[in-house]
Amino acid sequence: MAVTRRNILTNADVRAQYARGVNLLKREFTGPTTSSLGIPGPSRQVSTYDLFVVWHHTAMSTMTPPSQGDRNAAHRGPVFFPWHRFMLIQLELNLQRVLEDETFGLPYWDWAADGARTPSQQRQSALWRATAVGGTGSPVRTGPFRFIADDPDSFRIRVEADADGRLIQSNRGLRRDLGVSISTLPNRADTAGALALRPYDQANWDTTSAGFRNRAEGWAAPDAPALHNRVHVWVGGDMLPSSSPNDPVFYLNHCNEDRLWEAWMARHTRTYVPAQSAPASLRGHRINDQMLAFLSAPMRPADVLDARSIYAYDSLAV
Ligand SMILES: [Cu+2]
Repeated sequence: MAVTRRNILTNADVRAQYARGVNLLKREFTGPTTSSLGIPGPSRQVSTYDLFVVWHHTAMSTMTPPSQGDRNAAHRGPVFFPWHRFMLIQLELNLQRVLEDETFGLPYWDWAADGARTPSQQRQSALWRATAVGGTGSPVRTGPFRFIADDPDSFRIRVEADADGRLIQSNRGLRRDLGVSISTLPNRADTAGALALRPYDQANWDTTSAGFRNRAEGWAAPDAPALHNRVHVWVGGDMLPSSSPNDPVFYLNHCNEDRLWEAWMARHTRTYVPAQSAPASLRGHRINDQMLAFLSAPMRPADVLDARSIYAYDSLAV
């Protein structure tokens, strides 16, 4: 039966369960190690939560086509929405498993609602309270993902991308710089602007394309970074590099992006481009290409266009 994905700010139960599930996955070790994953330094087990960080980094570091342009196996091209939907479905399944609750649905953060407020109100949104995901800082010292110096079991960043884009080991608290690099979140005008755009994507299928995908990913708007990209930049800290799933807020942002895509499909038909007949230079982004997988069998964009048997949003008002 399909689960419901809800607004994290208006559902205290989901908020608490999400934090609990993330921390359980942070403490679950199923075998993979830094050495088996090619991460330098002493060999240590990598948690299930951190395997998703490695997966995202790997996808972002896999250029499509190889050695050309900047389109990668998860971003800057049409597969951006299907790939992140695939990732979120896998995280949701893992959260359901450790929470022993098959009705658990990932929460989303409706950032455009916060984006209507003043910059200082945006930084003081209820999301950043200790009862939600904690606040800003280096390290974050409030909430369920806070750093506690003398508690090695407190939330730690164990794998991250360095300045050269390579994964390294670390052992430190989560970092956020809310509203520092950019002072405002996207707002309803931004989401409405993206929602109205057709087609889904088009040539050159990259960060210069007109269409919904590129606008909603955040490269194309007049005030870029916009939408998804702008949220990463506004949160800052660990949300900036390819290891950005280190911050549990990553999934709240992407769940809202996925909701935006669902709203787009509800409005414009459940379709995707490019077709499989598109040139091999678009391999990895065509409707029946396998998406880069890591923790599960691969999926194709075609497999995730209609996810209504898996989950539904409580609202498509974006
Ligand atoms: Cu991503």
